[in-house]
Amino acid sequence: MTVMERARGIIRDAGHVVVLTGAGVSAESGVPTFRGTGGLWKEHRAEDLATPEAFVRDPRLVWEWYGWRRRVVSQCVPNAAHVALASAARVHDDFRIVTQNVDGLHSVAAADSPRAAPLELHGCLFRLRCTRCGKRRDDRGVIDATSRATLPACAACEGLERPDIVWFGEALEPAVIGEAVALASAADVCLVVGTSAVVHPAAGLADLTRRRGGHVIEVNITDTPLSGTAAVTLRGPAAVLVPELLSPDFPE
Ligand code: BV8
Ligand code: ZN
Repeated sequence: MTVMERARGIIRDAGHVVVLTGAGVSAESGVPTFRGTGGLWKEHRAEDLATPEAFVRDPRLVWEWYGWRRRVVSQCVPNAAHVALASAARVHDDFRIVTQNVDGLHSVAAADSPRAAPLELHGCLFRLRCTRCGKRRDDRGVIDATSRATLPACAACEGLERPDIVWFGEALEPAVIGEAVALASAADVCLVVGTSAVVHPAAGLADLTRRRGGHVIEVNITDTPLSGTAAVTLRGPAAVLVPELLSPDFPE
C-alpha cells in the first residue's frame, strides 16, 4: 500500500476532518512564503515587521510592506489545492478548513459556499481595523504609504487604520482560536498542509487531534516538527498531492 493510499483510507474512514494550512498551500499560487527563500522583504524579516511595536514605531514602513503584499496577492488565484479543499468542504459538513494564511485564497476558492469558508486564525490582508475605535472594513484598494498623512484613516473617527491581522505577540481572537481548538480536539484527522509548524498556537492544533487519538496527515515539501508524529507524511507540492488525496472518489 502506498503512503497516498494509506492517507486516502484514513480520510475515507474519518468522520470529522480538520485541515490546517500555512503559506505552503499558497506557494503555487505565487504567494511568497515566510521562511522560504522569498521570506525576506527589503532585508526585513516578517517577524520584525508583523508586530504591534513595529507599527507604533513606523506605521508607514509596516503599511509599505503590507501594501506590497496586498499588491502581490491581489494578482494570485487559488491553486488546485485550494480548489480541492473547498470542494471537499462543500460536500462534507464535517470537513473544516482552518488557515494561518492571510491571503484570502481559501475564501476565494469557497466563494459560493459558506460551509467551505475557512476559519482565518490570523486575519486577512484585505481587511482593515481602526486603531482608535476598532471599526473593521473590507478593502482591496491601493495603500498610499508615501507618508504618514496618506495612510488609511477611519471614516468614522479619523483614527489610523491597521491591517486586521494578528501580529506576533498579539492574541488570536478568542472565539476564533476557541473554535479551532474545538474542531481539532473533535477531529478524527488533522490534515496539515504547507506549514513549517513553528508558529503557535496554530501549530499546536495538530497535537490536539493526535492526543485525542486522531491521525495527523502532513503534506509538505520538507520535514517539519510535526513530521515525526504524523500517521502519514506526503512529500511534495500541495497543488499536486491535495487533489490526489481528496480526489472525486472521496467518501460518500
Ligand atoms: C501569541 C500574520 C500570545 C502576520 C502571523 C507558544 C505559545 C504561544 C505563543 C508562542 C509560543 N511560542 C512562541 C510564541 C510567540 C509567537 C510564535 O509562535 N512565534 C514563533 C515565530 C516562534 N506566537 C505569537 O506571537 C502568536 N500570539 O501567542 O500571543 C498572547 C496571548 C495572550 C495575550 C497576548 C499575547 C501570534 C502568531 C500569529 C503571528 N501572525 N501572520 C502576517 O502574515 O503578516 S503568523 C505567520 O506565520 C503567517 O500567518 C504564517 O501563516 C505563519 C506560519 O508560517 P507558515 O504558514 O508555516 O509559513 P512558512 O513560510 O513558515 O512555511 C511554509 C511551509 O510550506 C514550509 O514548511 C514549506 O516547506 C512548505 N511549502 C512550501 N512550498 C510548498 C510547501 N508545502 C507544500 N507545497 C508547496 N508547494
Ligand atoms: Zn475609528
